[in-house]
Amino acid sequence: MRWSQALIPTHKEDPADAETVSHRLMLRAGLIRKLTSGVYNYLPLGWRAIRKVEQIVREEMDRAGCQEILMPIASPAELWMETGRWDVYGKELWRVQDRNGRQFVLGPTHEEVVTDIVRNEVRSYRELPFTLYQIQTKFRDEVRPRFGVVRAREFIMKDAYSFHRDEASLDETYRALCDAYTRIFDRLDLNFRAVEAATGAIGGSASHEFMVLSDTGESEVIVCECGYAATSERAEGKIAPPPTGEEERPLERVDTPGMKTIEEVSAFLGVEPWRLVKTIIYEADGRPVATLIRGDREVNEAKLGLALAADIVQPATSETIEKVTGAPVGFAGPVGLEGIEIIADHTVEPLTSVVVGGNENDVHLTNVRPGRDFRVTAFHDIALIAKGDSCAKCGKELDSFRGIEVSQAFKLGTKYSTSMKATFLDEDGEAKPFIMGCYGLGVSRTVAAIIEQHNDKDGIAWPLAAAPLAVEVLAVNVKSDETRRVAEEIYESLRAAGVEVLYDDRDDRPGAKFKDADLVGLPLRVTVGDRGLERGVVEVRVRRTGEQTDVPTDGAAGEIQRILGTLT
Ligand code: 9G3
Repeated sequence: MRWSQALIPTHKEDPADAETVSHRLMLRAGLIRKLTSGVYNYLPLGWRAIRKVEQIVREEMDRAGCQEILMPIASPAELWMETGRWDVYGKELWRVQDRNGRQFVLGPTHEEVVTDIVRNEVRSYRELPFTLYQIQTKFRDEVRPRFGVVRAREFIMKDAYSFHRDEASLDETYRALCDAYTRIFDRLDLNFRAVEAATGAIGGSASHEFMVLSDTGESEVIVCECGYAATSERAEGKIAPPPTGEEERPLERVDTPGMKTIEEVSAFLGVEPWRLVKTIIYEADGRPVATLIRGDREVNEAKLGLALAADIVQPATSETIEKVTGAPVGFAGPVGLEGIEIIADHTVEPLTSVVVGGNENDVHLTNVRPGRDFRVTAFHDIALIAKGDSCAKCGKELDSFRGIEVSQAFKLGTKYSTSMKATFLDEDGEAKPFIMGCYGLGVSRTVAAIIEQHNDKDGIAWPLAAAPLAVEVLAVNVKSDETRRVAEEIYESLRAAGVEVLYDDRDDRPGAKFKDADLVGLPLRVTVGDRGLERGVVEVRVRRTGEQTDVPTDGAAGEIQRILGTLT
């Protein structure tokens, strides 16, 4: 690839509104360009990196015995109605119509479509188990697309689905695919960790997420010295109780003008945040529910969903909140709250004197005594566990780190096969629903995660396995005939040997070309310039270590390949 003829639009300056390193560098190095909110073009270097990752994913999936297929992007609404997900997923489900007004879904994932294939084609237990996978563009109409391709509305995913006659077979495939993921992320030189994860709306009995460690990652992982690691949604832990047993006082109504946040109210009243019990209104599969949680804690929506047996739990709209509480947002409270379930976290149970919203604009209530002043429908564990809580397994203090979720595996069980009547005939002649697993890996997001971990102040520093090309040959001054002759020769010899080379043959300032080379970050840079040529050498530099060697021009291509062989 000759740079003078390639579309590699690099930028010197950081783009505005790119919050993470990977997003900035993918734009600056000319890998991607935004088409519209959360939708990206992959330019030549970006697409090459995607294809590298895809190829590794393919090799490891095939090695694990999976079969590649390709399902359509658009699927008919009727399939999604069978599982109920047509109604469960609101605006995130990207709906389109054909010319006859028939409704379709642009696939956010393919459980429905793959289950439809299998119920039509597979009859007998003798045909089980098997795993189908595809690498495909997915659509999710995210509320807030951000971080470039990490949270995009259109993205590339490898999704796999396994079908089994029993749990033991599912367990075996689940382990094999988690091993395949480990191999994939090892090959990509990522620092990652597999952690226990919540199953969420998709249901199922077990799930693991593979997290690439990154301070700007969207996910929080809770870890313990004892080896326990789980997403904060999934994590179990113990929250230390505050002192209780205060003298009983009568409830008081206090004016708190314009004060809505815990910080504002706690500073104004001079009480610790834990004493302010927050009332947060949710909609669980559409029905409003009030939750009570200590002011210093957050609600874990996954746990709340489990407690309520709801598929989708989301914060209520301000309209619903005002209807339920009769007050503007920010002043909800449990006292006098009628006609709605009140779910309180266990940590609220021992409290004897708390502050709550007054269900009235600018009013809070103090000296509130749970039981005496308000009722609770049920206590559940609905608090998010955080760093500093104690481990549920061993009692030691929990720590946390942030990560990018690059893949997730689920033991689905029979949720989809039951609702879609997908059955096989077992050995005893009985029709049984397929037991399923599903395994996703975000391909575009993995490229971002690689960049997130492999960069420095000058740009990307690709690991060889994911690099768009292996080598950049940089001709310092293309006006020099000797430089051009040697550079062309090395470029052609490397290409003939099957090495992927970017040849910077642009007539540009050397400084700009060196900066671009560092920014684009191919693993090896071969500099061909008059100064070296006077001594009969070209300079080979390893991007990730900065290590430099002079290599004689005679036989340079062979020596460059040898050095390439030492890289990871
Ligand atoms: C939807 C929409 C968004 C979604 C889903 C469905 C996430 C949805 C979870 C999964 C689970 C697995 C196959 C590969 C492995 C992961 N967001 N999930 O099901 F309709 Cl709009 O996608 N799918």
